[in-house]
Amino acid sequence: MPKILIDLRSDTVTKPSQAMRNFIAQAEVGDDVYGEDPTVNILEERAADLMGKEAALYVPSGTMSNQIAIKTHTQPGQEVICEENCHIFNYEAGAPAFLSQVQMKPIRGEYGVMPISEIEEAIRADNLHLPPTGLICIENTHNRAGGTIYPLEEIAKLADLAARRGIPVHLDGARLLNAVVASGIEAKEWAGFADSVSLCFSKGLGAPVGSVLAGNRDFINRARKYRKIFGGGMRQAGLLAAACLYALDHNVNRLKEDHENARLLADGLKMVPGIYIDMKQVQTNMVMIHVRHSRYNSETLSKALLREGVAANAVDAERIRAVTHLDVSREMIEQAVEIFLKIMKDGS
Ligand code: TLP
Repeated sequence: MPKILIDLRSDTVTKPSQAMRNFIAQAEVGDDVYGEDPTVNILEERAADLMGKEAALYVPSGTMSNQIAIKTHTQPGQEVICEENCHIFNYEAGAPAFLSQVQMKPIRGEYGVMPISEIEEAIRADNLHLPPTGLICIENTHNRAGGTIYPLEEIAKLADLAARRGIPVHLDGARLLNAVVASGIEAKEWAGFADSVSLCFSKGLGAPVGSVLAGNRDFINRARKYRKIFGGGMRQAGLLAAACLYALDHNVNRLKEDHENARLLADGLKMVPGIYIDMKQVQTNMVMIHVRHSRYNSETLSKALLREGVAANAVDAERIRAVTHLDVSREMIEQAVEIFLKIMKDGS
């Protein structure tokens, strides 16, 4: 395999810095299944506070965080409303059906945003034949839509509808802090419109492992039981939680640089023949690259890029996703644009 020099596959690929490793080495630990790991406890309190919730739970992954939320909110046989391109529906290996025995009701969104009228229509009436609607899930920022921000006023409208119909809302906030940094709106404000919210440390924040799920105390107590059932009860997890605390202290404000680099990449690529960029999508740390070239589709271009040391994955037949993160510099972005130009200049 060719050597990857510029890794734009995902912000999950970041490696812990030496400073983060040094901080991990100092962490106090205990058995977290007994609730005795002081570092995990600090992280959970801090995450709850950040999101304005009563409590939080440290879990190994974003997928586990979302799936515990679904399990805790729903009953078998219920239906979960979501946007058709969301992570929970597309990239969690069918877990809602597997783990919670619920079915998903996907709605077509625009830039990841579900029209309120469509949600209203999707909520099931109280009828013997119909699956009861048990939960509504939203994603902010929205991954497959290109890292787009779910506008606060849209979440407010959705939350109002959900409250009137007595349906809980879960926010997949794997990249919520990207939305916070890009918009200047605090995490608490977004999370205030949801009953539960998940947040990942192993994406743009640069920690090696972990996610938190936040909600009210009763919800988190029940979620803790499901974490054990799902195999996510960890022991001296303070070593991992320390990395997350370090990330909260050092790697949040710098997300701005990732957003600037994504914009730089998009501005450079929109000039490249055979490539189309929807600049409305470029809001945080992702660029969706539409390949409209006589010689390449997204798969073959992705392979050609890799031969030149640039890694970026095809997300469908036409699009490649490029994600900026703390192991990608401005210079690397400039280099990546040059490589795209070199590959694409013939045959567009
Ligand atoms: N997303 C990954 C892949 O799974 C696609 C990525 O490279 O972007 N919610 C959202 C919005 C996510 O983007 C992801 C990961 C998750 C949840 C799941 O997190 P993990 O990978 O920790 O289970």
